[in-house]
Amino acid sequence: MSLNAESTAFRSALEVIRAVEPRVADAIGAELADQRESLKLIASENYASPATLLAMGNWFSDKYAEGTIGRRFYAGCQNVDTVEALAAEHAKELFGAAHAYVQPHSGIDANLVAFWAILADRVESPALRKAQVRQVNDLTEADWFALRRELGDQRMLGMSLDAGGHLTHGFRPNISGKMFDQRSYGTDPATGLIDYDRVAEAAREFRPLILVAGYSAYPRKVNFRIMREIADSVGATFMVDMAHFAGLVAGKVFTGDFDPVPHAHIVTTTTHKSLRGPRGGMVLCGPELADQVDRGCPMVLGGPLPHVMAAKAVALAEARRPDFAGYAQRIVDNAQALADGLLRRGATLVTGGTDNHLVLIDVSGYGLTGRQAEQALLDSGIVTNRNAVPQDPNGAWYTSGIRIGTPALTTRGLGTAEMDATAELIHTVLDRTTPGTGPDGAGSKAKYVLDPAVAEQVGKQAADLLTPFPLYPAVDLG
Ligand code: DSN
Repeated sequence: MSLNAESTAFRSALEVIRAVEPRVADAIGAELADQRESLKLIASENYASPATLLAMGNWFSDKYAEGTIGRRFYAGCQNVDTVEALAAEHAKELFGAAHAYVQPHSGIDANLVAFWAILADRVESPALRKAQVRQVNDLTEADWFALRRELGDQRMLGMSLDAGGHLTHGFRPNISGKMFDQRSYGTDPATGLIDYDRVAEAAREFRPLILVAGYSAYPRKVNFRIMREIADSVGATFMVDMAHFAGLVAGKVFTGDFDPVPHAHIVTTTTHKSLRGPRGGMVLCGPELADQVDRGCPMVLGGPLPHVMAAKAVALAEARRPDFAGYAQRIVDNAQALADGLLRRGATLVTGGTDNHLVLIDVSGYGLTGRQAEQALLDSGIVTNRNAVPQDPNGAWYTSGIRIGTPALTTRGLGTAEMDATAELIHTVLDRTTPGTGPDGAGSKAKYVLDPAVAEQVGKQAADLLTPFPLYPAVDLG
């Protein structure tokens, strides 16, 4: 029997790898098996298409291409130019953006490129001007210190971490927290929703250079028209990090006031979450910031990865197909079914539900920390991650929340009926798990007790739930 093209491609690749280092080939095969077997509910993960995956394993990996199209620091970049231009073209068409920069290696990198572009565009400093025109070596020591002071004095207003904001929006564990004087806006304690009047008030008081919207754990839509009005009222640059929900924008689930592209001065994203491309980042902007954004490498980024840009072009082409809109809508339908199923079984959800691809369970209602819940679910074959909830008493390490998302299971084909079954499995595990005690007999935030028979039974049910929805059905590794 002849093999289909996908099986042949992956089998052949593994055979070539196995001849050199069989343990790597084995690990790749084991990763596929693990992904096939687990109920993946990590809100930021997905399954890229075989075409996207295959576009990354080739000779583009060998090519240096610092700079950008028409301004390279290396010769011989004509084929890199082709894929970079294709990825940018698809991104512009898909999102209706004037300019797309597809080199960032991750969301953090995309945000750094955006921050640099805004600083370079907005901060009136002779020293910065010199730095921008690549005369950094001509700066006097006094200029250099003045520049560092000026940059560090700039203000950023973004969503607080425990309300669902992201580390790269000016928080200390990330360089953005050292580059900017940061203040956060939270959410209304009663509803869990963004209170736009409070954001406007904070903007008036703080006068930020940059107002950032976007999140990694906020289960609701954001009104970007209102956020832009707030930014304009204080002369701030409005930046949106749409890494989590880019697939919902691409699939036209978020339109009008909820589509960031027409409202923001600059938009950053990753390409691998709900957008379902390769691991990577991207920046979209208007013509005013385009030149600064295109200086991302080498100002902020290491050499671009042409093989990943090729894969971005493939994935963005896929997202422009009509069926992607149906996929995006199913992501949200599934998240809402999961939320409804959990609520009906008595779970407490931050904001009481979801408008997007993610649900945040406050597991303190089950008497657990996020860490305990995460591990108990993992023991039962359900892969999630712990996450802080607003005003979290357990901090960012132990947390009181579990974040779950539907992009990956939706790609596999699971629908709303399976989401209800998933809610039952999650509830069963959380309901049957109790906090453990530490070596001193005191209550532990990490240890937990779950009857192994329950974990085994749920694990089996989770596997059964996945059986009708094989992952990569056309890929048979033999
Ligand atoms: N790691 C991504 C997430 O899980 O949301 C964003 O940093």
